[in-house]
Amino acid sequence: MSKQLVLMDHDGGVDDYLATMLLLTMEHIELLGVIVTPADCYIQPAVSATRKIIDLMGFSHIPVAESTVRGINPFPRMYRRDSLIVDHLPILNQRDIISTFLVAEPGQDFMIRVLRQAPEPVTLMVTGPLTTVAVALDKAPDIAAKIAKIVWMGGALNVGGNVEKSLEAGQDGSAEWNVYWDAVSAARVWQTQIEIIMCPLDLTNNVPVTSDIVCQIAKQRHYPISDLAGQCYALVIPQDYYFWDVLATAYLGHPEFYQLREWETEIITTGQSQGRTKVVSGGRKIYAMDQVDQEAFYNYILQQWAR
Ligand SMILES: [Ca+2]
Repeated sequence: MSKQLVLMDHDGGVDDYLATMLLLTMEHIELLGVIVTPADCYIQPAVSATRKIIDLMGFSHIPVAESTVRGINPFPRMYRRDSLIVDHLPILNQRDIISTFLVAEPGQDFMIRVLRQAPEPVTLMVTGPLTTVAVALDKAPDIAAKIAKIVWMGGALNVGGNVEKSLEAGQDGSAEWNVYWDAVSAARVWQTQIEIIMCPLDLTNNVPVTSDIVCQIAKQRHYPISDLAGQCYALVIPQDYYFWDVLATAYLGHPEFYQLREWETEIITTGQSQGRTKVVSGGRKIYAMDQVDQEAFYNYILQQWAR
């Protein structure tokens, strides 16, 4: 059986590295590259950390590309600085050189090239804003035919967002950060016919990073990947943290753990609800991950990181 082709586009948060690690453990997937979008991170350490993680996992032939797109509303510095911490974790700095190849072209151009060259349509696994995808589609509309689907962590349908009113002046709290960073680009992707399977806050709110699961990961820290995962989760345990990107990515490993539901939606691009993914009759059809077998998911990530 041929492998499922996947191109990853993440935005350098702690969760994004863990999602990349999970994706690399999936034997039925051929990962064509990893693009880092400069959103929930500082881009240099985020690219560096991504390459070091791919090295550690033994896949240094998988290229990494730095997207040079720009958003509208920057992520808070408190979130972004985690990229610097991860890049300096001891387990990622045992060697002086990084083997994983950094491509010279910008990530959006790399996305176009990889999709055009692929022998069959590719699944885009996106765990950050949709800006790199939108820019690539604007530059090369033909690539839409080479995208099998977009699996995306983003949006909040029937729950509040995570862009806090207290943090962002004038906002009503309905937006999810990956949309809010650049709602115009999300709306651009919404204009296409590409199948979208999103993992919204509606679902991730039910799957927290608990002290218990972090300690279970610690029990298997003799595996380097569990050690790294445990370090990453220890970093975020003081925050309200959920398996956002990891839950979205695990869908590629075990779609049968999830129930999907179809919604008609639109992206609000201006005003106090900028970045809201609104359920509207007659809107753009998308699938949202609606329910997940939580125990099966927790067991799966523990098993996959035991290496
Ligand atoms: Ca992310």
